[in-house]
Amino acid sequence: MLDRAYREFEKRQQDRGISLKGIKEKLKMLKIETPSWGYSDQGTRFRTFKQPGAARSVEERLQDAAKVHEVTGLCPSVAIHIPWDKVDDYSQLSNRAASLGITIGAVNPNLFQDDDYMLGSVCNPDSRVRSKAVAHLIECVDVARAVKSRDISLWFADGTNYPGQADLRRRKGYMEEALAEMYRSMDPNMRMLIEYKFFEPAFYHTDLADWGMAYQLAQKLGPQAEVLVDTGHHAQGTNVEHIVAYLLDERRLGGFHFNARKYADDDLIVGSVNPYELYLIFHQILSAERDQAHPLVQDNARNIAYMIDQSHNIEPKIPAMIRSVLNVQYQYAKALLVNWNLLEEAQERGDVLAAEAVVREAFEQDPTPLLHAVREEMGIAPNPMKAYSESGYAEKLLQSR
Ligand code: PSV
Ligand code: MN
Ligand code: MN
Repeated sequence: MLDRAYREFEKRQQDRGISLKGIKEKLKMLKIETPSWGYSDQGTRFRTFKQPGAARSVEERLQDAAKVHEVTGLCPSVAIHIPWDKVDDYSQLSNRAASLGITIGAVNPNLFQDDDYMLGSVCNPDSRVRSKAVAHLIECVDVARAVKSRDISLWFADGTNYPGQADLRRRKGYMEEALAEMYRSMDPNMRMLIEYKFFEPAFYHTDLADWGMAYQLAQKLGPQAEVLVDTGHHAQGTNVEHIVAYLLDERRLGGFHFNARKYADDDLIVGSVNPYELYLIFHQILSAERDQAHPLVQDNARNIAYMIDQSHNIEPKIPAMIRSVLNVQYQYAKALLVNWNLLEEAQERGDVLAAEAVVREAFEQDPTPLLHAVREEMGIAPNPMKAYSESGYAEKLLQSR
Protein backbone atom coordinates (compact mmCIF):
# COMPACT_ATOMS: atom_id res chain seq x y z
CA MET A 1 0.00 0.00 0.00
CA LEU A 2 1.51 3.27 -1.09
CA ASP A 3 1.18 5.79 1.67
CA ARG A 4 0.88 9.55 1.47
CA ALA A 5 4.54 10.13 2.19
CA TYR A 6 5.47 8.00 -0.83
CA ARG A 7 2.98 9.73 -3.13
CA GLU A 8 4.29 13.12 -2.07
CA PHE A 9 7.86 11.97 -2.57
CA GLU A 10 7.04 10.60 -6.02
CA LYS A 11 5.36 13.85 -6.99
CA ARG A 12 8.33 15.89 -5.74
CA GLN A 13 10.69 13.75 -7.80
CA GLN A 14 8.46 13.98 -10.88
CA ASP A 15 8.60 17.76 -10.51
CA ARG A 16 12.40 17.46 -10.48
CA GLY A 17 12.24 15.36 -13.68
CA ILE A 18 12.98 12.05 -11.97
CA SER A 19 10.97 8.84 -12.51
CA LEU A 20 11.17 6.31 -9.69
CA LYS A 21 10.55 3.17 -11.70
CA GLY A 22 14.09 2.25 -12.76
CA ILE A 23 15.38 3.64 -9.48
CA LYS A 24 13.39 1.14 -7.45
CA GLU A 25 14.78 -1.72 -9.53
CA LYS A 26 18.33 -0.51 -8.96
CA LEU A 27 17.74 -0.26 -5.24
CA LYS A 28 16.51 -3.83 -5.18
CA MET A 29 19.73 -4.98 -6.80
CA LEU A 30 22.09 -3.30 -4.31
CA LYS A 31 24.18 -5.85 -2.40
CA ILE A 32 26.56 -5.09 0.42
CA GLU A 33 28.81 -7.75 1.92
CA THR A 34 29.39 -7.73 5.66
CA PRO A 35 32.66 -8.91 7.28
CA SER A 36 32.70 -11.88 9.65
CA TRP A 37 35.24 -10.01 11.80
CA GLY A 38 32.71 -7.25 12.46
CA TYR A 39 30.56 -9.65 14.52
CA SER A 40 33.22 -10.80 16.98
CA ASP A 41 35.17 -9.01 19.68
CA GLN A 42 37.95 -7.44 17.58
CA GLY A 43 38.08 -3.93 19.03
CA THR A 44 40.92 -1.52 18.43
CA ARG A 45 44.67 -1.60 18.84
CA PHE A 46 44.27 -0.14 22.37
CA ARG A 47 41.65 -2.35 23.88
CA THR A 48 38.92 -4.73 22.95
CA PHE A 49 35.85 -4.29 25.11
CA LYS A 50 34.14 -7.65 25.35
CA GLN A 51 30.48 -7.54 24.43
CA PRO A 52 28.08 -10.06 25.94
CA GLY A 53 26.44 -12.01 23.14
CA ALA A 54 29.13 -11.25 20.52
CA ALA A 55 29.85 -14.08 18.09
CA ARG A 56 32.58 -16.46 19.29
CA SER A 57 32.89 -18.84 16.36
CA VAL A 58 32.58 -18.89 12.61
CA GLU A 59 29.15 -20.52 13.00
CA GLU A 60 27.96 -17.64 15.19
CA ARG A 61 29.41 -15.07 12.81
CA LEU A 62 27.45 -16.64 9.95
CA GLN A 63 24.27 -16.56 12.05
CA ASP A 64 24.71 -12.85 12.78
CA ALA A 65 25.47 -12.04 9.14
CA ALA A 66 22.33 -13.95 8.14
CA LYS A 67 20.29 -11.94 10.65
CA VAL A 68 21.57 -8.68 9.18
CA HIS A 69 20.55 -9.90 5.73
CA GLU A 70 17.15 -11.03 6.98
CA VAL A 71 16.21 -7.59 8.31
CA THR A 72 17.85 -5.44 5.62
CA GLY A 73 17.55 -7.58 2.46
CA LEU A 74 20.88 -6.07 1.47
CA CYS A 75 23.61 -8.44 2.66
CA PRO A 76 23.42 -11.85 0.99
CA SER A 77 27.12 -12.63 1.53
CA VAL A 78 29.69 -12.54 4.30
CA ALA A 79 33.45 -12.06 3.90
CA ILE A 80 35.69 -14.45 5.80
CA HIS A 81 39.17 -13.98 7.27
CA ILE A 82 41.59 -16.91 7.35
CA PRO A 83 42.66 -18.27 9.85
CA TRP A 84 40.06 -16.52 12.05
CA ASP A 85 37.34 -18.39 10.13
CA LYS A 86 39.40 -21.49 9.44
CA VAL A 87 37.47 -24.78 9.33
CA ASP A 88 38.36 -28.33 8.32
CA ASP A 89 35.71 -28.59 5.65
CA TYR A 90 35.02 -25.47 3.59
CA SER A 91 32.32 -26.99 1.43
CA GLN A 92 30.45 -27.73 4.64
CA LEU A 93 30.91 -24.06 5.64
CA SER A 94 29.49 -22.97 2.35
CA ASN A 95 26.52 -25.33 2.78
CA ARG A 96 25.93 -24.00 6.27
CA ALA A 97 25.90 -20.45 4.92
CA ALA A 98 23.40 -21.51 2.24
CA SER A 99 21.16 -23.05 4.87
CA LEU A 100 21.11 -19.67 6.63
CA GLY A 101 20.20 -17.91 3.36
CA ILE A 102 23.59 -16.35 2.62
CA THR A 103 26.80 -17.19 0.76
CA ILE A 104 30.48 -16.87 1.58
CA GLY A 105 31.96 -13.80 -0.09
CA ALA A 106 35.51 -12.49 -0.28
CA VAL A 107 38.27 -14.52 1.33
CA ASN A 108 40.73 -12.37 3.31
CA PRO A 109 44.15 -13.83 4.11
CA ASN A 110 45.74 -12.83 7.40
CA LEU A 111 49.37 -11.83 6.99
CA PHE A 112 49.80 -9.78 10.13
CA GLN A 113 49.11 -11.78 13.27
CA ASP A 114 52.04 -14.21 13.44
CA ASP A 115 55.32 -13.39 15.23
CA ASP A 116 57.05 -14.31 11.98
CA TYR A 117 55.54 -11.20 10.36
CA MET A 118 57.19 -8.61 12.61
CA LEU A 119 59.25 -7.29 9.69
CA GLY A 120 56.62 -7.99 7.08
CA SER A 121 55.00 -10.93 5.29
CA VAL A 122 55.48 -11.09 1.52
CA CYS A 123 58.12 -8.32 1.78
CA ASN A 124 59.97 -9.80 4.75
CA PRO A 125 63.77 -9.84 4.35
CA ASP A 126 63.76 -13.54 5.33
CA SER A 127 62.92 -15.80 2.38
CA ARG A 128 61.47 -18.44 4.75
CA VAL A 129 58.85 -15.94 5.97
CA ARG A 130 58.13 -14.79 2.44
CA SER A 131 57.49 -18.38 1.36
CA LYS A 132 55.21 -18.93 4.35
CA ALA A 133 53.21 -15.82 3.38
CA VAL A 134 52.90 -16.92 -0.25
CA ALA A 135 51.80 -20.39 0.87
CA HIS A 136 49.04 -18.72 2.93
CA LEU A 137 47.93 -16.66 -0.06
CA ILE A 138 47.67 -19.82 -2.13
CA GLU A 139 45.84 -21.58 0.70
CA CYS A 140 43.28 -18.73 0.52
CA VAL A 141 42.86 -19.27 -3.21
CA ASP A 142 42.05 -22.90 -2.38
CA VAL A 143 39.59 -21.74 0.27
CA ALA A 144 37.92 -19.44 -2.27
CA ARG A 145 37.63 -22.37 -4.65
CA ALA A 146 36.08 -24.58 -1.94
CA VAL A 147 33.52 -21.98 -0.83
CA LYS A 148 32.86 -20.97 -4.48
CA SER A 149 33.94 -17.41 -3.91
CA ARG A 150 35.09 -15.15 -6.72
CA ASP A 151 37.17 -12.66 -4.72
CA ILE A 152 40.31 -12.93 -2.63
CA SER A 153 40.95 -9.57 -1.03
CA LEU A 154 44.43 -8.65 0.11
CA TRP A 155 45.59 -6.22 2.73
CA PHE A 156 49.22 -6.18 3.82
CA ALA A 157 50.58 -4.76 7.06
CA ASP A 158 53.98 -4.75 5.35
CA GLY A 159 56.10 -1.63 5.73
CA THR A 160 58.94 -0.15 7.75
CA ASN A 161 59.21 2.21 10.71
CA TYR A 162 62.53 3.93 9.96
CA PRO A 163 64.52 5.26 7.05
CA GLY A 164 67.16 2.72 6.18
CA GLN A 165 65.33 -0.16 7.88
CA ALA A 166 65.01 -2.00 4.57
CA ASP A 167 65.61 -1.66 0.86
CA LEU A 168 62.35 -0.21 -0.47
CA ARG A 169 62.89 -1.28 -4.07
CA ARG A 170 63.85 -4.80 -3.08
CA ARG A 171 60.65 -5.03 -1.04
CA LYS A 172 58.67 -3.84 -4.06
CA GLY A 173 60.18 -6.73 -6.03
CA TYR A 174 59.22 -9.19 -3.30
CA MET A 175 55.62 -7.95 -3.35
CA GLU A 176 55.44 -8.35 -7.14
CA GLU A 177 56.91 -11.87 -7.02
CA ALA A 178 54.54 -13.01 -4.27
CA LEU A 179 51.41 -11.70 -5.94
CA ALA A 180 52.48 -13.10 -9.32
CA GLU A 181 52.77 -16.52 -7.72
CA MET A 182 49.35 -16.20 -6.13
CA TYR A 183 47.88 -14.90 -9.40
CA ARG A 184 49.10 -18.00 -11.24
CA SER A 185 47.25 -20.22 -8.76
CA MET A 186 43.87 -18.52 -9.34
CA ASP A 187 41.07 -19.96 -11.48
CA PRO A 188 39.95 -17.87 -14.48
CA ASN A 189 36.75 -16.74 -12.73
CA MET A 190 38.58 -15.45 -9.64
CA ARG A 191 39.60 -11.90 -8.85
CA MET A 192 42.44 -10.61 -6.71
CA LEU A 193 41.41 -7.38 -4.98
CA ILE A 194 44.41 -5.35 -3.84
CA GLU A 195 43.94 -2.99 -0.91
CA TYR A 196 46.32 -0.15 -0.08
CA LYS A 197 46.86 1.96 3.03
CA PHE A 198 49.22 4.85 3.53
CA PHE A 199 50.33 4.09 7.09
CA GLU A 200 49.76 1.84 10.09
CA PRO A 201 50.91 -0.50 11.48
CA ALA A 202 54.12 0.64 9.77
CA PHE A 203 54.79 4.35 10.20
CA TYR A 204 57.64 5.26 7.86
CA HIS A 205 56.55 3.52 4.69
CA THR A 206 53.89 1.02 3.67
CA ASP A 207 54.75 -1.30 0.77
CA LEU A 208 51.38 -0.66 -0.92
CA ALA A 209 50.76 2.87 0.25
CA ASP A 210 48.24 4.22 -2.24
CA TRP A 211 45.86 3.46 -5.08
CA GLY A 212 48.50 4.21 -7.71
CA MET A 213 50.79 1.49 -6.39
CA ALA A 214 47.92 -0.98 -6.11
CA TYR A 215 46.74 -0.06 -9.60
CA GLN A 216 50.13 -0.46 -11.20
CA LEU A 217 50.63 -3.80 -9.52
CA ALA A 218 47.20 -4.95 -10.71
CA GLN A 219 48.11 -3.87 -14.23
CA LYS A 220 51.35 -5.84 -14.15
CA LEU A 221 49.62 -8.93 -12.81
CA GLY A 222 46.80 -9.10 -15.34
CA PRO A 223 43.07 -8.58 -15.83
CA GLN A 224 42.05 -10.63 -12.80
CA ALA A 225 43.75 -8.21 -10.44
CA GLU A 226 41.86 -5.08 -9.40
CA VAL A 227 42.09 -2.36 -6.77
CA LEU A 228 40.09 -2.37 -3.54
CA VAL A 229 39.34 1.05 -2.09
CA ASP A 230 38.99 1.03 1.70
CA THR A 231 37.49 4.43 2.46
CA GLY A 232 39.51 4.72 5.69
CA HIS A 233 42.91 4.23 4.08
CA HIS A 234 43.72 7.70 2.76
CA ALA A 235 45.40 10.80 4.05
CA GLN A 236 43.13 13.57 5.34
CA GLY A 237 41.46 15.51 2.58
CA THR A 238 42.09 12.94 -0.15
CA ASN A 239 39.47 13.12 -2.87
CA VAL A 240 38.33 9.49 -2.72
CA GLU A 241 35.61 9.92 -5.36
CA HIS A 242 38.23 11.10 -7.81
CA ILE A 243 40.23 7.92 -7.21
CA VAL A 244 37.01 5.98 -7.82
CA ALA A 245 36.39 7.78 -11.13
CA TYR A 246 39.99 7.25 -12.22
CA LEU A 247 40.01 3.52 -11.43
CA LEU A 248 36.65 3.07 -13.15
CA ASP A 249 37.96 4.75 -16.25
CA GLU A 250 40.90 2.32 -16.20
CA ARG A 251 38.49 -0.59 -15.53
CA ARG A 252 40.34 -1.64 -12.39
CA LEU A 253 37.94 -0.84 -9.57
CA GLY A 254 37.37 -4.19 -7.89
CA GLY A 255 35.57 -3.22 -4.74
CA PHE A 256 35.15 -1.16 -1.61
CA HIS A 257 35.68 -1.58 2.06
CA PHE A 258 33.22 0.96 3.40
CA ASN A 259 33.69 2.51 6.82
CA ALA A 260 33.92 6.01 8.24
CA ARG A 261 36.93 7.77 9.62
CA LYS A 262 37.60 11.12 11.16
CA TYR A 263 41.33 10.87 11.79
CA ALA A 264 42.99 7.60 10.80
CA ASP A 265 41.77 4.10 9.93
CA ASP A 266 38.95 4.40 12.45
CA ASP A 267 36.72 1.62 11.02
CA LEU A 268 33.54 3.35 12.22
CA ILE A 269 29.92 3.13 11.05
CA VAL A 270 29.72 4.00 7.36
CA GLY A 271 28.48 7.47 6.58
CA SER A 272 28.49 8.53 10.23
CA VAL A 273 30.85 11.45 9.74
CA ASN A 274 31.22 11.73 5.97
CA PRO A 275 27.89 11.03 4.25
CA TYR A 276 28.61 13.42 1.37
CA GLU A 277 31.78 11.53 0.49
CA LEU A 278 29.83 8.28 0.32
CA TYR A 279 27.18 9.93 -1.84
CA LEU A 280 29.81 11.38 -4.19
CA ILE A 281 31.45 7.96 -4.54
CA PHE A 282 28.10 6.58 -5.73
CA HIS A 283 27.68 9.59 -7.96
CA GLN A 284 30.88 8.66 -9.78
CA ILE A 285 29.88 5.02 -10.06
CA LEU A 286 26.47 5.91 -11.50
CA SER A 287 28.10 8.33 -13.89
CA ALA A 288 30.30 5.46 -15.15
CA GLU A 289 27.25 3.19 -15.46
CA ARG A 290 25.63 5.74 -17.76
CA ASP A 291 28.68 6.06 -20.01
CA GLN A 292 27.37 4.25 -23.08
CA ALA A 293 30.38 5.31 -25.13
CA HIS A 294 32.56 3.14 -22.87
CA PRO A 295 30.90 -0.27 -22.36
CA LEU A 296 33.91 -1.68 -20.46
CA VAL A 297 33.70 1.16 -17.97
CA GLN A 298 29.98 0.45 -17.58
CA ASP A 299 30.82 -3.19 -17.07
CA ASN A 300 33.32 -2.34 -14.33
CA ALA A 301 30.81 -0.06 -12.61
CA ARG A 302 28.28 -2.91 -12.54
CA ASN A 303 30.69 -5.45 -11.06
CA ILE A 304 32.01 -3.67 -8.02
CA ALA A 305 32.07 -5.64 -4.78
CA TYR A 306 30.56 -3.44 -2.06
CA MET A 307 31.81 -4.58 1.31
CA ILE A 308 31.82 -3.23 4.82
CA ASP A 309 35.07 -3.29 6.79
CA GLN A 310 34.38 -2.23 10.32
CA SER A 311 35.41 -3.10 13.81
CA HIS A 312 32.87 -2.07 16.42
CA ASN A 313 34.31 -1.65 19.87
CA ILE A 314 31.87 0.40 21.94
CA GLU A 315 28.70 0.05 19.87
CA PRO A 316 26.56 -3.13 19.76
CA LYS A 317 27.88 -4.99 16.75
CA ILE A 318 24.78 -6.21 14.90
CA PRO A 319 22.81 -2.94 15.08
CA ALA A 320 26.02 -1.10 14.11
CA MET A 321 26.30 -3.28 11.02
CA ILE A 322 22.63 -2.72 10.20
CA ARG A 323 23.14 1.04 10.61
CA SER A 324 26.09 0.92 8.22
CA VAL A 325 24.38 -0.95 5.43
CA LEU A 326 21.28 1.24 5.77
CA ASN A 327 23.50 4.32 5.52
CA VAL A 328 25.04 2.94 2.33
CA GLN A 329 21.59 2.26 0.89
CA TYR A 330 20.41 5.75 1.88
CA GLN A 331 23.28 7.54 0.13
CA TYR A 332 22.99 5.26 -2.90
CA ALA A 333 19.28 6.08 -3.14
CA LYS A 334 20.06 9.80 -3.16
CA ALA A 335 22.75 9.37 -5.80
CA LEU A 336 20.05 7.78 -7.99
CA LEU A 337 18.02 10.99 -7.77
CA VAL A 338 20.43 13.17 -9.78
CA ASN A 339 18.95 14.84 -12.83
CA TRP A 340 21.71 13.92 -15.29
CA ASN A 341 20.32 15.94 -18.18
CA LEU A 342 20.39 19.11 -16.13
CA LEU A 343 23.88 18.26 -14.90
CA GLU A 344 25.27 17.63 -18.38
CA GLU A 345 23.70 20.82 -19.72
CA ALA A 346 25.16 22.86 -16.88
CA GLN A 347 28.59 21.27 -17.37
CA GLU A 348 28.50 22.02 -21.09
CA ARG A 349 27.54 25.64 -20.47
CA GLY A 350 30.37 25.89 -17.96
CA ASP A 351 27.78 26.89 -15.37
CA VAL A 352 29.66 26.09 -12.18
CA LEU A 353 26.93 27.01 -9.73
CA ALA A 354 24.16 25.21 -11.60
CA ALA A 355 26.22 22.02 -11.96
CA GLU A 356 27.15 22.00 -8.28
CA ALA A 357 23.51 22.64 -7.37
CA VAL A 358 22.25 19.64 -9.37
CA VAL A 359 24.60 17.30 -7.51
CA ARG A 360 23.90 18.86 -4.10
CA GLU A 361 20.12 19.00 -4.55
CA ALA A 362 19.87 15.23 -4.98
CA PHE A 363 21.92 14.85 -1.82
CA GLU A 364 19.43 17.07 0.00
CA GLN A 365 16.45 14.80 -0.82
CA ASP A 366 15.16 12.45 1.86
CA PRO A 367 14.56 9.07 0.18
CA THR A 368 12.98 7.45 3.25
CA PRO A 369 9.50 6.98 1.65
CA LEU A 370 11.16 5.45 -1.42
CA LEU A 371 13.16 3.02 0.73
CA HIS A 372 10.03 2.06 2.65
CA ALA A 373 8.26 1.27 -0.63
CA VAL A 374 11.22 -0.73 -1.96
CA ARG A 375 11.43 -2.74 1.26
CA GLU A 376 7.70 -3.40 1.15
CA GLU A 377 8.04 -4.71 -2.40
CA MET A 378 10.96 -6.91 -1.28
CA GLY A 379 9.00 -8.26 1.68
CA ILE A 380 11.31 -6.54 4.19
CA ALA A 381 10.14 -4.58 7.23
CA PRO A 382 10.09 -0.84 6.43
CA ASN A 383 12.34 -0.05 9.38
CA PRO A 384 15.04 -2.78 9.62
CA MET A 385 16.57 -1.34 12.78
CA LYS A 386 13.22 -1.50 14.54
CA ALA A 387 12.55 -4.96 13.13
CA TYR A 388 15.86 -6.11 14.58
CA SER A 389 15.14 -4.68 18.04
CA GLU A 390 11.68 -6.20 18.05
CA SER A 391 12.88 -9.60 16.84
CA GLY A 392 14.30 -10.50 20.25
CA TYR A 393 17.53 -11.73 18.60
CA ALA A 394 19.80 -9.64 20.85
CA GLU A 395 18.09 -10.95 24.01
CA LYS A 396 18.33 -14.51 22.72
CA LEU A 397 22.08 -14.10 22.17
CA LEU A 398 22.58 -12.88 25.73
CA GLN A 399 21.09 -16.12 26.98
CA SER A 400 22.60 -18.54 24.50
CA ARG A 401 26.18 -17.21 24.13
C1 PSV B 1 43.56 -3.09 8.61
O1 PSV B 1 43.79 -1.79 8.15
C2 PSV B 1 42.29 -3.57 8.05
O2 PSV B 1 41.29 -2.68 8.54
C3 PSV B 1 42.29 -3.59 6.52
O3 PSV B 1 41.46 -2.57 6.04
C4 PSV B 1 41.77 -4.96 6.14
O4 PSV B 1 40.91 -4.95 5.05
C5 PSV B 1 41.07 -5.38 7.41
O5 PSV B 1 41.91 -4.86 8.43
C6 PSV B 1 40.89 -6.84 7.54
O6 PSV B 1 42.14 -7.52 7.44
MN1 MN C 1 39.87 -2.91 4.64
MN1 MN D 1 41.66 -0.81 7.52
